[in-house]
Amino acid sequence: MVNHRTRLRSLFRLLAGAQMFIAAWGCAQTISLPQSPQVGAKNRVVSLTLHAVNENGKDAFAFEGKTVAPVIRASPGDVLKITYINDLPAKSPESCAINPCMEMTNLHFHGLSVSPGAPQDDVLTMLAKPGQTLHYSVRIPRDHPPGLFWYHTHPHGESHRQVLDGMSGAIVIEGMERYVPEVKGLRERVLVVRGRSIEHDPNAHTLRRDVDIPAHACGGEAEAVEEIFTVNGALRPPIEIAPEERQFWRIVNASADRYLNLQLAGQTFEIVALDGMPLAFHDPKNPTRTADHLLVAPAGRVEAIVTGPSPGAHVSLRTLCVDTGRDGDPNPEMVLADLVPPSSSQSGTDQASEQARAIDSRPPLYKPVNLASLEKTKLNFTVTFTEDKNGFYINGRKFAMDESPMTSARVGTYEHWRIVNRTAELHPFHIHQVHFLAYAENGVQVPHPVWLDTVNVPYDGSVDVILDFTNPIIKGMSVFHCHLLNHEDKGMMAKILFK
Ligand SMILES: [Cu+2]
Repeated sequence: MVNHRTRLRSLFRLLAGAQMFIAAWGCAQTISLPQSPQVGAKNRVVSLTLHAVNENGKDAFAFEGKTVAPVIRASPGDVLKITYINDLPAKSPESCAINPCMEMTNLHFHGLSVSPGAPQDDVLTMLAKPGQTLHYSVRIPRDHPPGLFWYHTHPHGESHRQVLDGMSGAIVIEGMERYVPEVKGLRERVLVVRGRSIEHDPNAHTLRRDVDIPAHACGGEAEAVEEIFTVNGALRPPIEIAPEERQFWRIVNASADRYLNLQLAGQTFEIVALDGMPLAFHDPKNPTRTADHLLVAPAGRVEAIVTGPSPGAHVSLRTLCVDTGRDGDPNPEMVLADLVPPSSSQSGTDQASEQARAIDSRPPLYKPVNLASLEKTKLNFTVTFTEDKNGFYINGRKFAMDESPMTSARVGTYEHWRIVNRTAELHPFHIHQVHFLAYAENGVQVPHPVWLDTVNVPYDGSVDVILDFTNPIIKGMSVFHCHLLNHEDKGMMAKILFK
């Protein structure tokens, strides 16, 4: 009997060893960090055709015959001319927040300071049914700050399904070297982090183990882990970086509903820009800031210089546990990517991405603001997030496409808003086209106020912001909403008229 047990134990050990070997083999087989095709401007026009398709039961973008979302690269003053063709099937194989899925689609240019009117960043009147085509012509102002932005679909009621399936891509507005000259000489990496549902995946257990999700629960959430993260579409890819090499990483949290709390154990992020806004733009004396970890809300971006770990050190890009609250979704710690020393085979793709970068030699623009005087202005508007079993609300109202604006703002002004969260979970607040200074949390001034387009609002708490409505081209009807897209789909959105 003892012998039998011992034999069984050694058999298990052998099997476990084989499994580890297979896992290691699997890792070795993981191709290098995938690089998306890059589309740049010709004669100041970035021209491309995107298709919305359903492949293997999932919605996706298709570009030049492949299901891939290109990185769009533009300079201030360029025009994005995008033909967007809805090739989704009339009848969806999937389910949406508001069922059945209508298979409508459109594009939102998240964070860009552009017009909310058609044919630009308009998610209210521009909607394509299956078989229809949208023609976007988005003018990037000549004084637009450089940085990382992103595009994703935004049809009310089915945004969550489409973005969770991966309908998102990066937009780079060139010129960061005008604010932080060092980035000009650095290898750049655009990292699009997406959520991948494992809710109905038969390999969920293995996938959770592959990304090192700890067995113990994280935060107060009651539900099981339903999503893991991918980077440029790959699960836990290697990122090549030599010891002491400095690289410029541009990371977008393109997940539909999950937070990132980024960390490179033992290393720091030298932050250059947040939400597509160079820190120097409003604070020329402090163009970078160092952090050892950083919360990036769904839809948020961080652009930072990272340094390769010393030889032999095993460092991973990971997200730490985020406690999303009693009613929130589990958002556990996991590994996003592994930092590995360069092999010669990867250098070719990096050279290609270098060539696609346009260098902007114009002098930087700055817009310092007098924070002390802005904070003293009276409160113009309060946004209150609530939820119940029937839906999600802003100021007690559930969004409808045909409703009138909840508020208006005069173009040319700054406004002081408070975002109040009266629920037991986090919500990220986002307003289209406009950046705001998030300067207080739960009524207490934050140590380093920053300009953002998406901000986390703590559960049972609040955030105070100063919104910049001074750009004369941002005029017309627009929206603000929670960027957990299933909440937005279920009503946590409202219209605002910039007039
Ligand atoms: Cu929400």
